Amino acid sequence: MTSTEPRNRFGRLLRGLSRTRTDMVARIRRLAGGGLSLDEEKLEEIEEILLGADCGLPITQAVIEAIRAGAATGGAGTETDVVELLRRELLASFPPAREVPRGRPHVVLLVGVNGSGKTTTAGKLARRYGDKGQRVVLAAADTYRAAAVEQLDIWARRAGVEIVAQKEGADPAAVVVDGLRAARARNADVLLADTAGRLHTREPLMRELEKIGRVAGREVEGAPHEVLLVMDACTGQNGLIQAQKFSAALPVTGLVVTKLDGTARGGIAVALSRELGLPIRYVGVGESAEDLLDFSPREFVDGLLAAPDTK
Ligand SMILES: Nc1nc2c(ncn2[C@@H]2O[C@H](COP(=O)(O)OP(=O)(O)OP(=O)(O)O)[C@@H](O)[C@H]2O)c(=O)[nH]1
Ligand SMILES: [Mg+2]
Repeated sequence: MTSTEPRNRFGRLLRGLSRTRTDMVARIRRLAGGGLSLDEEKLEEIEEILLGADCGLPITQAVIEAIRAGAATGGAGTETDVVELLRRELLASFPPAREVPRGRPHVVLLVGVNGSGKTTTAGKLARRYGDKGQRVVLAAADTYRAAAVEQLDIWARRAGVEIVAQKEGADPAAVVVDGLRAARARNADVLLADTAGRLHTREPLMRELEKIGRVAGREVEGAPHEVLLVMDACTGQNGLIQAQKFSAALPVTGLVVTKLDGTARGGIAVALSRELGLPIRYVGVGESAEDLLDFSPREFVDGLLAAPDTK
């Protein structure tokens, strides 16, 4: 790792959050910059801005209450005060970090609704683990569409990692078993399994996920070690019910929030993590391999609240 990497990473995060920063934070800054005191109209506006950015009701209310409480004691009158309160409330919204259980091979399952970014995230992860010198096998367990295998194959070739696939229509659990056996045979460090997009309301498809989880556990102890629920940042509050259904089928260990670069409603990341009590493992801020970032609550909040001219 070069010494410029963390800065590049933060730069990518800043760029990825720029729409939310402009729409949510810069507007709040402007309001607070005019001196907030206990002006109900401004508080209402802040409330609307936070809800508009998909921060959700609990976080929005907590921020408004904190501003009120601060104002009552003579604080929270300036832009800096308000940004600091926002920082505190956002940071307090994230569940405590969890230790990620490791396995060998380390088995990571990517699940989520259609088009959320599973295949792209699997490809980005293959590249990232590969760059760290780890041996990776990709399992193409989306067997519903031939194009899904082709898409993952492009990532596999780019990352220089092996891919295990079967014919269209094959049992996805069988693909995962094949992948795990290949990973073991090659003494691989990581097995990444891409799965088909599925609506959380489709019971048979949720059963299929359960089965994938079960067979993985039979092949490798403790597998799947990570079940990542991949969610598009544009999902909005509907994401909560999605996550509950997926969690009922499989022990979801963390979230991947993708496409933050395409939305001004990036507050959803904080809201989802808070409501679900699930840590965010990665965020997606673009389509290239480098645009998948390890998630750190502090870095995320710093990126969100950075002064408008920060590059
Ligand atoms: N801008 C942006 N685009 C992304 C990001 N992640 C994924 N995408 C794009 O979103 C689209 C869908 O991504 P996929 O990875 O195919 O989604 P999927 O969940 O595998 O889709 P299904 O397999 O159909 O369920 C693609 O065009 C990706 O390039 C991201 O973080 N930012
Ligand atoms: Mg896919």
